[in-house]
Amino acid sequence: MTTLTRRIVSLLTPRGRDVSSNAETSPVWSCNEWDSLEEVVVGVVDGAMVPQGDAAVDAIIPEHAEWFIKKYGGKPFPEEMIEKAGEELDGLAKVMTDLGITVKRPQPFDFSKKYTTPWWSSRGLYAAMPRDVFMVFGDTIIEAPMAWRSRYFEGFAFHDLMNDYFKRGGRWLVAPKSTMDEEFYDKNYDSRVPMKDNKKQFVLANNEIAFDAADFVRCGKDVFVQKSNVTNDMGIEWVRRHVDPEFKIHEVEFGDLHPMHIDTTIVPLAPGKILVNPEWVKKLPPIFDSWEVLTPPPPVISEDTGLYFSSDWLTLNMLSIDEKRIIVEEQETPLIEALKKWGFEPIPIPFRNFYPFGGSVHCATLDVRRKGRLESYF
Ligand code: DAV
Repeated sequence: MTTLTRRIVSLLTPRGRDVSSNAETSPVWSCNEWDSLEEVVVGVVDGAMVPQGDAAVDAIIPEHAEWFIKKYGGKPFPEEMIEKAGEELDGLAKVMTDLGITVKRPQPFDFSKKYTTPWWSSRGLYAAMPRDVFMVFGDTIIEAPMAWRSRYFEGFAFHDLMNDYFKRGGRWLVAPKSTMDEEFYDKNYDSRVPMKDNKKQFVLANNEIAFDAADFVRCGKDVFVQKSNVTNDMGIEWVRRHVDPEFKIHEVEFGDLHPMHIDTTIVPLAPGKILVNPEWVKKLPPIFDSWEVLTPPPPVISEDTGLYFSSDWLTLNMLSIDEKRIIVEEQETPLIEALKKWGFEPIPIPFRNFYPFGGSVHCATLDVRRKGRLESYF
C-alpha cells in the first residue's frame, strides 16, 4: 500500500476510538438521562439579567409575559426573585450532596457588563441553566454556540469547571459561534404565524451553525433532537458529524409551535420508559414502539408562578438520580402520585421560585458523570 492510499483509508475509518474504555477513568462520563448520577453541575442565579428582546427571545416569550420583558429587559432580575431562586438552587445542591453526589457550581460572572461584537451589542443573561449550554456525550462535553445574543459568552461562566475536567482527562468540544448578525434571524418570521403550508416556522435562518444543548436528549447510542427557535439544521448537522458513528442523532418533531429545548416534551426516565407531554406529543416516532409511554397529569400552575420564558410544562423538567429516583418540584403533586404509581421514587423539592427564570430542575443541572456504559436501548 502506498503512503497515499494508507492515508485515505485512515481518513475513511471512523475515529477508531473506543469511547467506553473511558467510562471508569474519565471525569466526564454520561450517556443517558437515568444511569446512577455521580457528579452534577448546578446553576446559579447570582447576577441574573432579564434579556433584552431580540428576535430569538421574542419568538418564545408567551404573550402574558411581554410586560415583564418590557419592564426589566436589559436590567437585572428583581433582587427578591434572585434571592428566593438562589435558595432553592442551594437546596437542590444540598439534596444531591446528601445523596453522595459531587456537586459543582459555576464561577462568578458579570452578566450586566455590556459587550460589543463587530455586529451588535448586548448584556449577558445568567449561569442558571448549564443544561442549555453544555451536553455530555460519553466522555465528551459539547459546548453549544447558543442563539441569543445575551447568551453569547454564557459558557465562560463555566470555564473554570470545564478547564478542570479537561485537565483531568475529559474531552471538551466547542461548537463554532455564529455572528448572530441580522441575517442570522429570519426577518420574515412572525411568532403569531408559527405554521405556514403545514410546516413549522422558526426564527433562525440556516446560514450559520446554531443549537442549544437542551434541544438534545440522550438515550445511550441514540440521541434525539428537535429543530427549534434556537437550533437549526446546520447546528444539528454539526453535532451529528462530530458524534457519529458512536452516537446516532435522530431528528424529531412534535406539536410545540414555539419550541425551545426538548426537556419538557419527551423525558426518558429509564430503559424502555419515556414520559411524554400529552399536549405536544400525539405520537412518538416508531423507534419507540417497544417503549412504555407514560402520560403525565396536567401541570400545577399557581397564580403567582411567573412563567416568563417557558410554557406551563416545566412540571416535566425533572432530574433522574437513577432509574428509580427522580427530583421533582414539590407542588406538582398529581405528577408525584403518578410517578409513584409507575414504580418510581420521586424526591420532591421546593423549586417554584426558579420557574420564572425559564426552567426547572433539569434545566438547572448538567449531569457530568453517571455510572453505566454506552448502550443501545432500541
Ligand atoms: O416548555 O417552554 C422550557 C425548557 C427550558 N429549558 C418549555 C421549554
